[in-house]
Amino acid sequence: MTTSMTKLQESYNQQGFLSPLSVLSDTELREAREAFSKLEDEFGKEYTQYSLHNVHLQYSWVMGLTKHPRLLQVIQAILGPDVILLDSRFICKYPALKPANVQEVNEENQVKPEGTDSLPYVAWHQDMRYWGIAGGPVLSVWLALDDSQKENGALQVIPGSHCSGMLPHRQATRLGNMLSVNQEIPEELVQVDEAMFCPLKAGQMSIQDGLLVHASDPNTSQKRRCGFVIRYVPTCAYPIQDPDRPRKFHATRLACGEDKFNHFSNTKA
Ligand SMILES: O=C(O)CCC(=O)C(=O)O
Repeated sequence: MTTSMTKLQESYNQQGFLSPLSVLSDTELREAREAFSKLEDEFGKEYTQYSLHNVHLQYSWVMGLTKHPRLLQVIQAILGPDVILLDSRFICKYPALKPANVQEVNEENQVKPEGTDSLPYVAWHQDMRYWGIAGGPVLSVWLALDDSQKENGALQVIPGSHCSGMLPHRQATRLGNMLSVNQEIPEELVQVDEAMFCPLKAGQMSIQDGLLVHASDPNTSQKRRCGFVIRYVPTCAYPIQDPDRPRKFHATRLACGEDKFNHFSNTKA
């Protein structure tokens, strides 16, 4: 591994995240944005806001993003050579869309609360609280298709919070939480004064450990904030039966390397 990759790895292990990292060239970014615009035209913004889930199975350009060599180089430096793509989702905060429009029936068939005037946001949470995975870490990528700044609701993280283990989550009380099961860590358990924004230029990514506490505020600007969230695990990780984390993994693919474990059903490359 090169010195710069070793440094990235050390920083990731200490802080629980890395940001910003450049991924897409100008041409790749333009092509991805054009392809995303076609999905907006086809499905409408209410849908593309949060419901383009695991569409790497349908669109080769999306699969291409999950296997981008510059992205995978960093992921392999952190997770090792053999990596599974677990799940993907576009998460798009449009200027001033109301939370009634982000309703999604979750995997437990619960509909999140609606009828409010607060804007879509993402409550403080840890991804691992939602992913029933053991045997290895989960790493989340947030790849920006638009510039993502404080004003349009960039990701915020609590550096080092991945070292505190899993924190208690509950159902969010504030309306507008975009997360599928409306989870949140009670704010009194979050060291909010240590929060750091992860601003990104379109084409850059941040990556974070599955235990890192993170959130994002509403988009109060007139600029769209579209990101592509991709989750990866090393091939040694495996799904567990946890009624508290009833997540199914039906869209997994081998992202790179070799799968000697076959812990996931669908990991052909
Ligand atoms: O896009 C965001 O603002 C947050 C996304 C996120 O936290 C997640 O997908 O786990």
